[in-house]
Formats: sequence, C-alpha cells, structure tokens
Amino acid sequence: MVYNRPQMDFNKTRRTQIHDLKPEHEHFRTEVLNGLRKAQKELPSKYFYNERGSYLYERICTLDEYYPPRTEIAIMKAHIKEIVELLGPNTYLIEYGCGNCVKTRILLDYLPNISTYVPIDISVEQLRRVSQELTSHYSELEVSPVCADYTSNFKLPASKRPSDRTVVYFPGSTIGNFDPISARNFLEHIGSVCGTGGALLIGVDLKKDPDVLHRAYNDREGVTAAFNLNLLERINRELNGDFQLDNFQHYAFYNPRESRIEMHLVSLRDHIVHLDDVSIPFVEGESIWTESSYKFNSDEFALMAMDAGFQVKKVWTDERQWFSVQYLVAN
Ligand code: AVJ
Repeated sequence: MVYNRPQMDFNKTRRTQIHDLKPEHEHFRTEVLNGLRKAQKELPSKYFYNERGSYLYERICTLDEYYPPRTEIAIMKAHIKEIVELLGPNTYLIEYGCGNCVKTRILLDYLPNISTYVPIDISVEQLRRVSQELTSHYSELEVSPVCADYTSNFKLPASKRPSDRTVVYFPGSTIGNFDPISARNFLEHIGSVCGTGGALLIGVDLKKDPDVLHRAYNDREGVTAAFNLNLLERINRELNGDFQLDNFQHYAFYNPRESRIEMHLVSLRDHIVHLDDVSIPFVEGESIWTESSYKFNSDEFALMAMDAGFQVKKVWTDERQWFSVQYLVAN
C-alpha cells in the first residue's frame, strides 16, 4: 500500500516556499582563506555542491565504480516495510543534504501520514526544483524546504500538523565526510534535534577491499576529478580567484590507517594563486585536501553513536556488506 499518494491533478499544483537562510558568501570566503593558509592546505567538502557540483555529483552516482548510491537504494528497497514500521506514522521528517531526493522518495512512498517533510540542502537551485517536484507528486505531503549549511545552527520550520516523533534521515554516508570528533558531535547535535525517543535513519559506508574504494574515487571517465576541480572554478568565480585548473591534479587514495578516502588537488608546479588581493603560494607537489570519506565497521559506528547518545537498533546491509543503513534511537 502506498500512503503518500501521487497527485494526478496537475491543475491543483501547490507551491512550496523555501526558507532561504543564505548560507554562503562571507562565510565561504572566510573558510576558504582559513583553509588555504594552513600548512596542509584544505577546503571544506560541503562547498563542492554548487549547481555544477551537484550536477557532477549526480553523474558520479551513475558511475559503475561508485557503488554507494546503488547499494544503499537496494538496501532501502529490500527492507522498506520494516524500515517504515520502525519509523512509525505521523513523523516530522528532516533530511540533511537531500540532494536529488531519490532515496527519500522510497521513504515517502511508504511512510504513513508524514506530518512535515523538511529537506535541508546547501544548494538552493536543486532544493527549489526538487521541493517543487515533491509537492506536486505527493498530494498530501507538507514540504518545508530549508536552504542552509546544516552544520550551522538554524531554526527548523514549525509543523502545521501534529507529529508523534521527529525522525532525521541522513543517507549517502555523508557522516563519513566529517572527521571522527566532528562526526560524533554532529550525531549528538542530531540527537538534540530529534529529542528523546526520536530516531535517526542513516547510511553508513563500510570498510572493504581498498581497490574497490580506490576505483570508486578514481573513475575512468574522470567525473570525480572534474567534481574535485570544480571547487577551484567556484572559488575563481565567487571569490575572484585565479586558480588555473591545469596546474592541479585530482589525487584520491585510501588511507587504511585512518580508514578514509582522502581527496586532494595536487599542485603540479611552484606558483602563486590570488584571491582578490590575497596571495597563496604553492610549491610543486603540495596539495589542497578537499575531502575525507571515512569508512566504518558496524561495531565502531555503534560505539561512536552510543557516545553521542544514540542506540543502534537495527543494521541492514547488502550481501557483500559494502554499505549499511542503520536505525538509531536517541536516549
Ligand atoms: C556521498 C557525499 C558522502 O564521500 O563518497 C563522491 C561524495 N566524493 N565522490 C563520498 C563524493 C567523491 C560522497 N558523499
């Protein structure tokens, strides 16, 4: 039975209003400059997702080598009945980094009587498009999109309908993009958002053969490389920079000691980059560290979750145990 029935009458199209908390400009500049002034230069991976970055990420998700989305979707579909039973009816459903909402639609198709769905994303263009699509497709669903950097403090929109419970959906193993201390703190923050008895449904990528991981972040078509380099293009455009993209090379590898993929942009020569009047010197071979993607085993993840005030109640995985979807309840 499908609860949130698709709307067939397109004349009655409802409009969604975005709560645009304008995450960007000054903060973007500050974070970029702080990162580029460090001994090991770094840039926050959340800034990958401008319009072109979101498009490139969607292309990554269709690549043979990039197993996570396909695997996560298969797990969700295989266990959707059990998942929605655990989440329960009348939920206030929040999603961190909803992207194109492909995985969310699996939930929305089956989760009964959602009080409000709050997709949060840093990319305003995609958020606007996707929210409008969901509002037209699900006739009963109240969609309250928020454009924000979800690691910042922001107010959630009030629900117009009563809800029994707050549930946070955090798919894609985006938790793996946080370093371990920030990941624990972010889980604790989620716990305070959903409150005692609230739930977290989260996608967690698992440790596996490093060759599989290596290929997932070094695809043959070079889409991941373009995604990585797009960050420099974005900085050029938005912060008046003069990065020359052919001075940098995408470099991603699995670091088994830290159980993470590291993505870097390695400078191919000694040169100086300018952002307005700020000069950033590069020597040949030095890198900008643009992303970490931590891989977990379920026991480690459960310990971190427990430390953050959650109890893991259920772990679903695929037959190769490459990816997991986990159901947690906040203490
Ligand atoms: C799905 C956002 C967690 O770390 O695998 C994909 C992003 N980076 N290829 C990941 C990503 C390079 C990704 N997240």
